[in-house]
Amino acid sequence: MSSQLTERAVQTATTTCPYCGVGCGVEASLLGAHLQSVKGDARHPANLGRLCVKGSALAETLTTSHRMLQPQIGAQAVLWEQALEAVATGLQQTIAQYGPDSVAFYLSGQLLTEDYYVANKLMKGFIGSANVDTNSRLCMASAVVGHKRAFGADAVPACYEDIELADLVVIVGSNLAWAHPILFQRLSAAKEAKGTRVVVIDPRHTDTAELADLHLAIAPGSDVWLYNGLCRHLLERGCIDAAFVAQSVDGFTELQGHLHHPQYELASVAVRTGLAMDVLQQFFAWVEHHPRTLTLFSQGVNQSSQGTDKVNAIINSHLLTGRIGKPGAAPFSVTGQPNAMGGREVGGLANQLAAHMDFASDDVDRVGRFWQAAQMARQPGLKAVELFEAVEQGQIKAIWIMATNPVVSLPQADRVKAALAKCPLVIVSDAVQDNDTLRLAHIRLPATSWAEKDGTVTNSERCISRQRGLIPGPGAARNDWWIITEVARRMGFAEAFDYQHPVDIFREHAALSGFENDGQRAFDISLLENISRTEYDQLQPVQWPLSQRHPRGMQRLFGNGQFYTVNGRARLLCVEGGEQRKGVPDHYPLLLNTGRIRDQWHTMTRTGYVPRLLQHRAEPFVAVHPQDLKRLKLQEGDLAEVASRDGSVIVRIREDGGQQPGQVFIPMHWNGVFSAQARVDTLVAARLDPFSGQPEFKLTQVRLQRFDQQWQGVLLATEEVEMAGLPYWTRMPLSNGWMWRVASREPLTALADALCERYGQASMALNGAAGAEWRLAWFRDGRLTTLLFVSNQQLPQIDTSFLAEQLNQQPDASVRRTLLLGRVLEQGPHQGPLVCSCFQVDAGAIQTALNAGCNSVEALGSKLKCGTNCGSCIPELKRMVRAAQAQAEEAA
Ligand SMILES: Nc1nc2c(c(=O)[nH]1)N[C@H]1C(S)=C(S)[C@@H](COP(=O)(O)OP(=O)(O)OC[C@H]3O[C@@H](n4cnc5c(=O)[nH]c(N)nc54)[C@H](O)[C@@H]3O)O[C@H]1N2
Ligand SMILES: Nc1nc2c(c(=O)[nH]1)N[C@H]1C(S)=C(S)[C@@H](COP(=O)(O)OP(=O)(O)OC[C@H]3O[C@@H](n4cnc5c(=O)[nH]c(N)nc54)[C@H](O)[C@@H]3O)O[C@H]1N2
Ligand code: SF4
Ligand SMILES: [Mo]
Repeated sequence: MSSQLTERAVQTATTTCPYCGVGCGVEASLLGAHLQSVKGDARHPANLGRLCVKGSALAETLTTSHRMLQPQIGAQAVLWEQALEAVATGLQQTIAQYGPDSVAFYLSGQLLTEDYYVANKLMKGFIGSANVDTNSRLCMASAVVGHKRAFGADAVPACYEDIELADLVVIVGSNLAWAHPILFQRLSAAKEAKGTRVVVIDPRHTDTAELADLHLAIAPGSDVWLYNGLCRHLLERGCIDAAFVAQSVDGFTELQGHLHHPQYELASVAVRTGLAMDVLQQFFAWVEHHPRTLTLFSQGVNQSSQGTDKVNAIINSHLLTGRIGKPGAAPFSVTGQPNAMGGREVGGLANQLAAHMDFASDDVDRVGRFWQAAQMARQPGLKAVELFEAVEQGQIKAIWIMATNPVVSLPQADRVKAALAKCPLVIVSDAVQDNDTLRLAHIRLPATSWAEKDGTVTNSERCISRQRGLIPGPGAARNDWWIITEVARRMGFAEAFDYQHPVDIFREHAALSGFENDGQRAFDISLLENISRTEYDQLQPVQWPLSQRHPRGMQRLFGNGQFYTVNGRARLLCVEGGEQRKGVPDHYPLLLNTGRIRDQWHTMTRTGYVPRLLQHRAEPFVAVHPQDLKRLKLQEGDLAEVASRDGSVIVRIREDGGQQPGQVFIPMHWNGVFSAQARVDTLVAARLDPFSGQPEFKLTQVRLQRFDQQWQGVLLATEEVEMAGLPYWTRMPLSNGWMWRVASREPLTALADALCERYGQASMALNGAAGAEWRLAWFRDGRLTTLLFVSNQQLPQIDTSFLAEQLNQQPDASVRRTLLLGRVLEQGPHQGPLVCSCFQVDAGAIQTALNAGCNSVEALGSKLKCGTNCGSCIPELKRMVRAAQAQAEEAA
């Protein structure tokens, strides 16, 4: 820890952001055991000092009020000794009675590499089953299989610098602006500096598409058609690196024959992809004429029943043209989670072993000898969705879930919930006290989390960075590696799990990567196998491979035309376009797409507790094209019920011209802790990619109808309020309490009665026209504790930020008078959602500035400061500037 001497002895230390796979370096300022603030680490190669909105808010996520502080068995808080004993005995008894395959682990790309390594070792080497899978199955599995099919190894050829070096960047199925904001900023800067061309391929017009010179609003699921069409074009135009193909690539003649079929002619591809022929020609020509083409892809590609084929269709275009492992030219799978890559390196998936080995008998033998394994698993285990089906069917009788929330994030989420509810032993290690999965656990284990734990993570460009434990964990929380190790010891494997510190695990992991490797396995970090504790603590970001052969790491792979297949040659794959999924007329006419929003992370267990991160999008919503709204006689702000064959949710409607008619989008984040009925994965079917087992999260047939509430409203309270029975509620944190939006088909009485029972008669009440509106306030000892505003019409027009400021205060008479009006008029109501979280600038203020003549993002920045810190809102600001200009032109 480098110390900076100031009078208050603030120290700074570097670590890595725990959110997305960009893996930004973070510099934390610490005052004793308190982490005060963060900023970007200027020396980290991923971000060079920048942080996005989520990274910038990291210090605000460290409140401990919602953290799990004690191990618990049932409802009982217990000591660690009892909890560990219960886990070890529970697993042992299950194995003794039903065999090793009756137990399972379900892990996460949010574990550190060291946590992941020991969990995988325990299951595959000592329990003797491969029933250990991870949420990476939902995330990167198709990319893994695609890489292995093409390159013979799961290795990402590119590095971030390629973003600056490319002349054409094609972004396929990725909302980079929101999901990998710092890479998006690097691309925006490169475009500004040297005019990089950008193509975005996404059914939605996203903030990422704002940067595009060409946006292809592709028919959902049709990417293989597009890329087969592109490859055919490249073949026809002779845009092939013949020498590279001859020397390093197999399958050329087969692919040529495959693509010769008339179905891959331009006109046919146009029909299949829903794209105009001239748009396709433009895209094809750009790729043809830009040797430095970089293709970034993410979940619009992976999360598909054709995910693996999509990945290979993209890679085909790079192999044909020899654009791989060269500066600015490569296919680049951007990874989701902070340690998606680390998990793949340790073999966290059920069909991998460890250190890039599979279940070939040589590999099993090699890993078995290295681990001195008591009982090696000999064949692949169950993949995530199958694994929970085995829980449902009673084959798996004990499951240990770590750092993931499957009751929210797996398809057919209610089925997963029911399966866990009847599983005899559910163990969950998590950082928070409450989430949908923890509610079903028999044993709950409190884990330390970001800034509290030590270890390593690997980002999208194969760069290994340290996450550092800078502050103590809350209560009795312990590190995941420690918890797993202690259980392993109690199961009789003390010798093999004799670790004292994460560095011991890291050394073993590094040694295994080089063990009998001889250059046959891409993942090799054996140069670090003897790293000292001090070197580990001071480890600087470094890209793998890192071995005798490559002592300085490698920025790019495969530039030399050498691959990891048996004959060393890459493979082109003949992949088929497949049938297009359409809506089911009358029943499920719409196609549902799901994904992320800018300011939330996954199931909200961290970002859901930070007030400013819920002001950009405050409620679970469904984004719908204006035409569909008109047809359905619905409008922005209405509540809607969205249903599929598997389930239904109730969410707020957002009008969104960026959607295609017939397609809707719901974010993946909201869950049972933050909303009544908004877990979107209750709608999603378990349709899987046949090779990777990755679910199709982006394409579900649904219908949408109005939710006919009798009333709706807003509740603000300093304390938690039980929402029992309300079909719609969603909550967001305030600095001094919570705010709920509520609605029901039943009379208001239940909620009002519950509040009166708890707080007594309301101190102030206002009953609007014809009893249609109620406004109630409760005070305790002069302090405002609770406010309820309800109406049988639209949500009441009130200034919720003004009201939130009054909570827990003793408002004077003048404020009291205006309280139930819901606003202080002279202050001006806040208008619309917060666009810039850093400087709290809302859409209303931006619109006012635009009307007053601000005509660029820079002008808005100098007037309002918006967009001048983390930059995450710049795409949205651009869109608003453009809309204002269009309006002005129309008026003129
Ligand atoms: N803010 C935020 N950032 C995150 C995360 C988060 O929770 N919040 N999570 C991280 C994780 S784990 C991951 S995996 C990444 C995911 O990062 P992304 O993959 O960029 O994010 P998504 O929103 O899931 O989906 C990407 C886009 O795919 C598009 N799409 C849907 N169907 C198709 C299709 O058939 N073809 C094409 N070409 N596109 C399609 C969607 O419209 C969507 O805009 O984000 C990471 N970053
Ligand atoms: N519909 C739909 N569903 C999706 C997706 C989609 O695009 N659409 N995307 C999928 C993808 S790509 C992903 S990656 C998944 C993500 O889905 P999940 O993995 O289920 O989501 P998280 O909320 O990140 O869950 C992480 C949990 O770990 C806890 N935690 C945090 N830090 C630690 C720690 O250090 N140790 C332990 N033990 N626990 C910790 C958190 O409190 C939280 O409960 O969702 C998938 N599901
Ligand atoms: S882009 Fe944002 S969320 Fe992703 S690692 Fe960097 S700071 Fe964290
Ligand atoms: Mo992910």
